[in-house]
Amino acid sequence: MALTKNKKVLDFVNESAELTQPDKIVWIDGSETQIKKLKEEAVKSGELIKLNEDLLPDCYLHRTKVNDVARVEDRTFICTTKKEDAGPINYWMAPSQAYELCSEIARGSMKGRTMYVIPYSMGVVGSEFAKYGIEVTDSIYVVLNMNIMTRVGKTVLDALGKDGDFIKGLHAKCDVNAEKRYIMHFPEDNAIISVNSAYGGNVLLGKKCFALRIASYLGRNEGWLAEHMLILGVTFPDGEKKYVAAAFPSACGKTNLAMLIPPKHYREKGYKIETVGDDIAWLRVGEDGRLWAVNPENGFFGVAPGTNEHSNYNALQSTKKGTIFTNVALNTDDMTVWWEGLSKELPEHCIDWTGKPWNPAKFDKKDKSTCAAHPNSRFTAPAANCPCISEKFGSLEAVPISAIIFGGRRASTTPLVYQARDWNHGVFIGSAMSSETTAAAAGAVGVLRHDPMAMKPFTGYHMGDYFAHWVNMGKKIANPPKIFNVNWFRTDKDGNFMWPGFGDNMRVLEWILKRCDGTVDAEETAIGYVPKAEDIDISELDYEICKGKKFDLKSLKEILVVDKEKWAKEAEELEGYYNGTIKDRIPDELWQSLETLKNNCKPAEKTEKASK
Ligand code: OXD
Ligand code: MN
Repeated sequence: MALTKNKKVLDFVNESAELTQPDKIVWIDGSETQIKKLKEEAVKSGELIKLNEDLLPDCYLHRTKVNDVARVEDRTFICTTKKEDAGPINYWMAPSQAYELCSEIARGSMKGRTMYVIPYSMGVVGSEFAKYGIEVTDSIYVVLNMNIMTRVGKTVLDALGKDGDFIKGLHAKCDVNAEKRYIMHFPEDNAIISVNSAYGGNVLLGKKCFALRIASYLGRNEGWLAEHMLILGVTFPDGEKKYVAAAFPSACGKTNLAMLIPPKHYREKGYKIETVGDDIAWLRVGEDGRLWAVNPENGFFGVAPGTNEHSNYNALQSTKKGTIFTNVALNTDDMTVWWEGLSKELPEHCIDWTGKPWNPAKFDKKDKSTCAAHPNSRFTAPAANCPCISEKFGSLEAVPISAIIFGGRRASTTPLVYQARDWNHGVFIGSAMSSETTAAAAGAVGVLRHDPMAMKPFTGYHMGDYFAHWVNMGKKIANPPKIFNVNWFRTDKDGNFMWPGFGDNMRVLEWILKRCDGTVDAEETAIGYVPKAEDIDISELDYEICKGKKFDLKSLKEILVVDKEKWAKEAEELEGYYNGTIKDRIPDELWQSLETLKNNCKPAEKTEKASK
């Protein structure tokens, strides 16, 4: 029975049902009884495998089809009336064509199936930041994941009332045909259609589709920002708290940074990190002229491989109950899960992510095809499980942001950390981000590509207008956060990481927050402010870069170097990117920052000659 009298909701559900023709419609009310029943049904049908109730209570394993393991950027479209509004970076389709194509594909696809109606909220229901959505889907897996990742149920319908507006989301699994897979966004209609996939990033429509692509479009029109950012809080020994938002591309360590455990001597002094969010931040200007952020999600859709007790204790703990694992390996000895990097010892009896017995003797770290878990295998875990979850998570209040951090996976050139000269220079640094691709999206891994503000796959409108929106936001923030760039991924000539990363990133965070307070100096360089090596605490750092070489001040200096020749090339390449793609809509402020960078990187003699 329909749980609302909201005519817009009823119309949307009826239209979706007319198109897809399900046998049954079930409204998700968010009750424990209903969710429990759905889990039982999914276990019965084989969609979920129940894990060991003692070791992993209320946890399940799901396997996707092998052709459906990641986001599909080349099948993800922004459907605006005018092509130029989607911009040159997004794939575009005319709305009429996209509606027709998807209707054709989805027509009758729920015959013999149930259509679930999921009312959900991004943000705490009733809070100033919250926005609501209705997702209809024929997948129990989607219902159960949405129930972890968002706030689901009757309270959302109550908040919508008789005529509240919402984002429409239609997900039809169809027959998971990769050739007919489309993830369509209609920002002008507040609508999303996803067909022929069952992979989280393509089908949990509250996440990338709504909270980033549609929300970034709404944010531009309404004067706020929807960003691919974690939010963390740092507690200082005197009890003061400061909050930081950081944008890194997919699978580049947002979850790890958000849940960082500081090194022992920091902990002993009283430093603590708390997690507000690990993937998405919605940011608004407060009445006090600062930038305030909330995490609109309710759970973590984290990358499993590499997560272990040491790399991310808090994430691992978050997965110990009420979690759905996707495409990890099943340890049949005790019905628990395993993935590469979870333990040094390989389990003897495992079923791999494709459902076949796994032979540990054949495992070769360098050959992904021998892995037991898919490189983009995931856990969907309730945020409330996280031992370091912030008290601000789930509250009606946002948190004030002191620093914004951008960062990518860069083997060379980009130093460990540097600071923008001002807001517009920070926007330039964000716009210039590039990073090596990861398994989070289909396609080649390890290829360096531009990923401005880590939003390349997630901006719901023209990238040039997005940069301009950032510049304009700067004009409205009287007391803006300071902007930084970090790179945890510098490698030496043998490919070894030159910085330990993980918990030791606290050392960099400390410098960043001191800069925000104005309590530490920096060197002004061609690219911005770089730390004096002595100002980053490397005491009690137990890290060997490669055999026998311990990390010391010299090692730190090596990763703080700004090589002007390399940066001149970087600037040239960026100019090509600006000109080749976004061009006319790049705001003047960014062209100016590019000019400054080019001038700053000119070799000394050339500058002299030029000035003669
Ligand atoms: C994610 C992604 O799942 O960025 O968060 O792909
Ligand atoms: Mn992400």
